[in-house]
Amino acid sequence: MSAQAQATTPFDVERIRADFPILSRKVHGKPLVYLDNGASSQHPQSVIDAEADYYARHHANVHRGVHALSQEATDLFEGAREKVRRFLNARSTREIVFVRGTTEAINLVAQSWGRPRLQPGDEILVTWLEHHANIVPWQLLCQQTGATLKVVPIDRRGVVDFAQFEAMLGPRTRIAAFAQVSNALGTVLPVARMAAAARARGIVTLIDGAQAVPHLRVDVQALGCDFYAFSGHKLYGPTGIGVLYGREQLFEEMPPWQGGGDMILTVSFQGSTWNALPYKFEAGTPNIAGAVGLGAAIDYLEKVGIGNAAEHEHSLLDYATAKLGDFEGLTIIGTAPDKASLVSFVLDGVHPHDLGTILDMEGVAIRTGHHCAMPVMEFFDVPATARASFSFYNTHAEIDALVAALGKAREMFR
Ligand code: C6P
Repeated sequence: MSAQAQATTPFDVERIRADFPILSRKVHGKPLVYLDNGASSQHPQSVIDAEADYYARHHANVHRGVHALSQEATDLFEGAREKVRRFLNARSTREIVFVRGTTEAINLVAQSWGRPRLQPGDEILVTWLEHHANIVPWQLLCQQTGATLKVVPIDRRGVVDFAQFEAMLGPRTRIAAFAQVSNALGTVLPVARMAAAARARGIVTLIDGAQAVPHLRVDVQALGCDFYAFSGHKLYGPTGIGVLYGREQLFEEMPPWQGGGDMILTVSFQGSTWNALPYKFEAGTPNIAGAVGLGAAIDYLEKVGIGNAAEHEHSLLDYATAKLGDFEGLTIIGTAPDKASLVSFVLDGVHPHDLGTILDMEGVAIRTGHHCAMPVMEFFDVPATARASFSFYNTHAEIDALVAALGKAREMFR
């Protein structure tokens, strides 16, 4: 680790890294430098153990059996829900619905909240920097209802102008849906102010928290949003599990979006009645092991301390921004004053995909492409970017390794 890095890091990152078995492996004979945490983060042993222990000792279906295993599985599953409730500071576990991930959460809101309510001429407001998961479900809803999608612009730094956002909250706006942190640029949006402005006009809000929960403390009551969505796999938890928080009153008013077992109270051929919250939105056997793993991931993050994690990640972001900013021929895409934990960039004369391949040969894993945010790429007039995204287990020395690998790539393309 460089002297500069040591001076800025009181955090015991080596002790943390020892908890993540994958971080000690090699790739193409080189130590793995994992800088693709925005796509999916790695798992501490405690999360792997929690899932394995669940399958080894407690597995059965939940909410269905009187036998011991079913009750144990139910307790573990509902225990995980309570951990999520505390993590988000929701008022009640009735406000915590388990889904497959952020994508499914947003589709649930579009179809269950939006489809029965929206009329031709109604408006849905999103920002220019949204992930496709916070664009396409609304486009489908527009096709189904005749509503219109409105887009708040960004500036050349990748900042959403709050005044413009406020000005676009019109009499026909029914919902405003926006990310807390942009996955393509790293911009942090002023989501509490945005939610307050919408609420003052009676407009419902959804926050896409996929890139925020690993890096920022989230309190849904303080944010004042109606819906909040995130995925387990970016939070050191398993894939295939995520969370939709929704204000209880809104959830009560919404119809189920999928039908099947567990979401019903009674079924007859004359008609069916719905289960209480949150089960009304959880049709079929859920991802029990995923929920257990997510609960363990939250436990782990709370042990590290999200404030400590965020501080270390900020130090990595500042260090990477300075190093990459000095790198000849490299342009950082996304220069908002308030950013979280990732740097997107392009390098003169090297396509991002080639860059990704060369870096991989050096053991450095980054993401290249449009990051499921094609409108952002269009705005900056680039086909793709390279993106290094950091976690609290990354080190300043790994950023040095990234820069060294970029140097090799530049040499190859000279
Ligand atoms: N972004 C990335 O590399 P899912 O796939 O449902 O877990 O998450 C979708 C999603 C929604 N919103 C934001 C802001 C996101 O970043 C993502 C996932 C990954 O940036 C994969 S494309």
